[in-house]
Amino acid sequence: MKTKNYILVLLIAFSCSMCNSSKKEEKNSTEKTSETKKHEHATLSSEDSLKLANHTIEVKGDVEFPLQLTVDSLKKMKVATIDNFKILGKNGEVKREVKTCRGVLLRDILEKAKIKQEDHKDRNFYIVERASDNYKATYSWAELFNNPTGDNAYILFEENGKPIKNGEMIAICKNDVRTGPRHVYWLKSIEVYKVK
Ligand SMILES: Nc1nc2c(c(=O)[nH]1)N[C@H]1C(S)=C(S)[C@@H](COP(=O)(O)O)O[C@H]1N2
Ligand SMILES: [Mo]
Repeated sequence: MKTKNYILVLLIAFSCSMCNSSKKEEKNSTEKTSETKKHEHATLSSEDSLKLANHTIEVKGDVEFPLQLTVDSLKKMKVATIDNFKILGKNGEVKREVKTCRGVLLRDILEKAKIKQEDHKDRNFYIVERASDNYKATYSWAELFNNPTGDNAYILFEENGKPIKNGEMIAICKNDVRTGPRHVYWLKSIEVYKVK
């Protein structure tokens, strides 16, 4: 009799704990779904992707010479070729690999637009690369002008000898550990702001 009760209690306890853990899983999975909804594009048609593409990117904010950049104007600047560029997602998985692409250093663009610095100690700026879907990547002045990252942040206009598909220009940072986050397609503007 005693052992029977004991087994019964154990069974109830076990089923309760199962109940809780399945509830937890449920919660996690709903959280995941809303996160996916917020950050991922459920396979856009090429038509919809075209709507988000821009012919020009605007360089604006705290700059002396605001610019309107096009693929043609980038081609007139110092062009670099980047080979075997891998786009790595947040878990390090390879999302896409590009055999060869061409682009211009973000630093060269900012030098052309000339950041409004009062003196040499006026270095606390941040640079935002913004896309038409409002996806954004951010750099600091020091990363671009006083760090090897400056030699690795590009605005691309060509992939495998062809125009880029997801917008005419894309931003990348070659030396990021995960290259996905600062890979900005449908690029729309490069914005310079001073830290207040
Ligand atoms: N404009 C724009 N660029 C973006 C994104 C986005 O949602 N919008 N997603 C980023 C993320 S999270 C990653 S990992 C890479 C690759 O994303 P993909 O899986 O959409 O190709 O692009 C990045 N660039
Ligand atoms: Mo990502």
